[in-house]
Amino acid sequence: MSYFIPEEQDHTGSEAESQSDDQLLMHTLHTLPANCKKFWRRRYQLFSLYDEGIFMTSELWFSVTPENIAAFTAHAVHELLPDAHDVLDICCGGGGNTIQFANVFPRVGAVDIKQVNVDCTLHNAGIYGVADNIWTATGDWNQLSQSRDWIPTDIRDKPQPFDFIFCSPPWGGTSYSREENSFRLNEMVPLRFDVLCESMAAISANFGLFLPRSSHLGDISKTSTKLFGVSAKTRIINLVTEDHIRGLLVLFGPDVMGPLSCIDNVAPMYN
Ligand code: MGP
Repeated sequence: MSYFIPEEQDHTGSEAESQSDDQLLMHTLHTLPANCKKFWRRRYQLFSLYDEGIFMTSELWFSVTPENIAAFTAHAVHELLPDAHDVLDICCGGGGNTIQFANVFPRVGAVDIKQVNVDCTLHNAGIYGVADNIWTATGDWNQLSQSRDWIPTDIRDKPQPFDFIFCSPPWGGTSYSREENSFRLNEMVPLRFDVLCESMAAISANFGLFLPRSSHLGDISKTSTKLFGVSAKTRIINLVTEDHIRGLLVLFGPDVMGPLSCIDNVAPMYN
């Protein structure tokens, strides 16, 4: 992979934003676009091993899942599905979630529409020592989900090849609607929530998503009813750091309502 490490000079405002940030994988505070600068002081929360040479495009700075949230997610899923072997992360981004899943599950597939994100995931997974547990595929999930040729051959022909699928989809940039219950999930592009859930349910009994804290809960309820019936329960966990809800972990499927002792163990960081 070719990448560009910025020179130590002050690229401010529009100059920084006009750079081809897809090539810029090691930012400084000065090269980060204005809407990402607040994440600079959180860099060790995004990746505790940030100083080991973590790669992130400017888009990944605002969309990667912080390490403690990703670790909580992976441990919660592991507690609910202790025998799970194959996990799939369909918007792997910079690897925040993939790496933590690979810490606790034997085999994790990392999928992303952007090759640079897949490259960042593999590079960052190497820093965390879990690259050997990860396989990758690059492509648009709306198309990949229509076929199975990208799935490892030993599980491809199973009715539901994966034990758990996770997705932390694009929310539409940093100015997504933050007002309570205002974020309409079926307006997300390119991954519309109801279509996304249907595609995940087709290849895994249990699946989960990381969604805005302002998500419209009625949209979640409607999709749950459509996929699993009126009596089915969907689990929604507020993911809190520094007394602030960062997002929702939404879990679907027959096994997601089991006991979760890890919620008590990690309080007060999460609830
Ligand atoms: P935030 O909501 O922009 O910041 O991002 P903050 O400070 O919690 O909220 P604010 O209202 O005080 O500004 C919080 C976290 O949400 C980020 O660290 C990412 O993990 C996640 N996140 C943010 N965005 C815009 C996205 C996105 O588009 N997709 C995904 N999957 N996660 C996102």
